[in-house]
Amino acid sequence: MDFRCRLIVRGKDKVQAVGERSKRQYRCWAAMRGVCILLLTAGLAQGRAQAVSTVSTSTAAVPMTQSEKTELANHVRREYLHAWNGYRKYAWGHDALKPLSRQPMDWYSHSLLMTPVDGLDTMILMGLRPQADQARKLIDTQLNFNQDMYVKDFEITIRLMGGLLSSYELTGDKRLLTLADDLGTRMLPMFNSPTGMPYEFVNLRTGAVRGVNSNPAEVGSMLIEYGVLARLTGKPMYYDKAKRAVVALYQRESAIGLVGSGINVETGQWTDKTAGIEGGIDSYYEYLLKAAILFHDPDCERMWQHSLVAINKYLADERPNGLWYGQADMNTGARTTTYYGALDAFFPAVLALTGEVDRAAKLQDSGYAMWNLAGVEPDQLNYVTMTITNPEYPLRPEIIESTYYLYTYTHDPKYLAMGKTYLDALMKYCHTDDGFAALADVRSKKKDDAMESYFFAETLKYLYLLFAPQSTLGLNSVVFNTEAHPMQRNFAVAAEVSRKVK
Ligand code: DMJ
Repeated sequence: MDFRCRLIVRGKDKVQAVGERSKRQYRCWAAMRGVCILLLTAGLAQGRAQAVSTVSTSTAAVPMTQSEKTELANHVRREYLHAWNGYRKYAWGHDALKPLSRQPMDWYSHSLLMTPVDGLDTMILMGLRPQADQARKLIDTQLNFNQDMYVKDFEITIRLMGGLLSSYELTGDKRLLTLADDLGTRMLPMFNSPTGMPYEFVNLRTGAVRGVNSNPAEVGSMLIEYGVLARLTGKPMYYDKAKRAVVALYQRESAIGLVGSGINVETGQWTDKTAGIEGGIDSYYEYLLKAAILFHDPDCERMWQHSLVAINKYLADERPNGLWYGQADMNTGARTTTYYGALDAFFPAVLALTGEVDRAAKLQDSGYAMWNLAGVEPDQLNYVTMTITNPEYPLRPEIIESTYYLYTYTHDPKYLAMGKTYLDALMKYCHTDDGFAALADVRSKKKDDAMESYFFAETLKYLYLLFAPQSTLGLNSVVFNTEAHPMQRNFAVAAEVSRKVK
């Protein structure tokens, strides 16, 4: 099946495949780095106390022994079990656990098993077999999408569709794919707008839609899930519709190559012309790159490379205190605000994946400084004044995700040290008797009664993968969706797994 788009997109530059380019750039960079390390190692005193590099808050990183890494991976695994047991005890069958009141929480009138579906592939990767089997049984017996309720397309796609597909690829359990196909069929009416960009909500039983005011992330973050669903079911229309939506959005970029943060899906008019990489735009960019890699889609590659030039030109902000990415007017490129936050912290991972490892490392240092300001990262910061403008920490994963990518690509032990900082902070400030709680305010460390399913899907997964043997999951063999669900790059591998495992 040909997954290339049948639509025409703008942009004339013929560029190399992303994977190739990244690999070559990285090989060259790694070789240079290897020489530097050799010289450094030869010139300095021996011993593991030797500082290899520092992060922006002057934390010296020393190499970690294999047993220290193993112990940290096991620690993360134990904490996953701790949070899962809390869910099992107080919220079994519901979407999530409220970790302070020990009450279940559902998003809609019927549970869609957010936590089990979102968290299943993490259990599989951690080798938590009995728990994974229990979750699969619960999903098989209780998950029913035939519900008369409007659901948010974006969240259902990245959490549920993503979770079902990756777990199917990891286990070969056909019931998961059947559920994903059923969900996909019910979601398809969301694309029936005059522009092809999805409405925000769809009724799972009737197919009715609502919500015309959307944003690039919600329009563009369907490509991976519906592309994989198309591959696995042999129904290319899933990919075609998701692709058409992305192209419709891309065609509305400004003359300087930026997109805004609000768009009407019926008229195609921008409702907010603020450009940035933050929430509401973030995974639109992420998916252009990742779809280019996963589906070898040259249109996505062109759209991504074209967008990246504008992002680095107008949104990147070199300051005396480091590299940041702020906001700008999508038409003029003029700086509007200087905010960076927990959601923006996904961008070093994307930069690293596209081959810009140095830039990724600089931005990650800034993110780490943001984390250390209060000992846990705030949701938003003004990076010029270094004042916190949104003090919440809803257990977000992005900074850990970027740390994992950078460690995988560089093997620099400073990223392991960063990971340990995050784990220590989670234990100190967020750990509760029955799980982990979000923080209402990172300054006072006041807790909030929420433990989102992405904590299972992403936060603990990336933290675990950071310390686990790299053979646990090769970054070169999968592409993560924006909810950290790994999709096999090699379709044949997924097919093979599905033949073997029952
Ligand atoms: C997740 O649901 C996804 O990572 C999404 O892309 C953005 N926000 C949350 C986690 O912060």
